[in-house]
Amino acid sequence: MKKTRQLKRLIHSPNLDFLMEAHNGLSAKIVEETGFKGIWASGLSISAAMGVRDNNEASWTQVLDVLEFMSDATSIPILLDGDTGFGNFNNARRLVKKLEQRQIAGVCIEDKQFPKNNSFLNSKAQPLADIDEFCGKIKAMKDTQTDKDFMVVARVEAFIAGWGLEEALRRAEAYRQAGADAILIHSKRSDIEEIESFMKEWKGRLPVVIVPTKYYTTPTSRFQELGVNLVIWANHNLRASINAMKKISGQIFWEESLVQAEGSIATIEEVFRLQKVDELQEAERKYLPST
Ligand code: SPV
Ligand code: MG
Repeated sequence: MKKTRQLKRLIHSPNLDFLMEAHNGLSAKIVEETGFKGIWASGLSISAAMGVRDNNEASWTQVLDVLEFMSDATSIPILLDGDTGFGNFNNARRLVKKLEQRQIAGVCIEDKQFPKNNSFLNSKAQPLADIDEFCGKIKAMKDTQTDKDFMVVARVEAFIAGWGLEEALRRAEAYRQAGADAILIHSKRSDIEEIESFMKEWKGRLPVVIVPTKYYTTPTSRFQELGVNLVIWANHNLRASINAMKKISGQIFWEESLVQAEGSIATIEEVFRLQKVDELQEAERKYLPST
């Protein structure tokens, strides 16, 4: 099945489904092998893996290059965290064109201003996009896609920016009318209060996606009860890798030896397996002249 169709099914199915974060070809492969049905190409994780901030410091074509590796390495759908669409409607629709060329199944855009700030940064109040401008962006993206199953998810940052339920609902409804395929409602509270209030009033007008990074103690069954369609585990491969890399770098630095380290890391053979070295060896037998 086409990747776009796979993602559409995940978003529309009444059962709760999950996207797991990946930030490069390797992590995308691991997410697929684990059994996840889809990948979240996280802006936070991709930027952090590049060694820059989640403030659109990496250019959109640099992000596209990472996505191309992720897409080539996997057969499950990728939903890109498209931040604000990297500019106005024109930049956002060009992004859609380039994503479709790389078999990316969908993109999520958030109603903030370029350059964006990560939603969990409390340094300053985050200005939201003008509703009409954001609706024009959604329309331009939907008009541009050539595959009818490509998904445009509209992310409502009203709660993040300190607004209440009314503003969140007003925005979500406007984005629905502009043609969005789903709403991502975001919250930085450590409880589920905002999400719960939204779900009760939204009443399933469009599928809903959530990112429970901060309200992670809420049992997953509660999301299903509330009618949430898709949950994004947004940054956990990145965070796991940071700890793993710190630990092994520290150990090797202090011990000036690999003896203790060797047993706790992936084998070289495992690296080869993930790279599908076997496939190349078979191809060499087939295509290279035998000596
Ligand atoms: C990301 O993964 O980059 C996201 C989700 O946008 S969050 O960090 O929760 O804003
Ligand atoms: Mg992001």
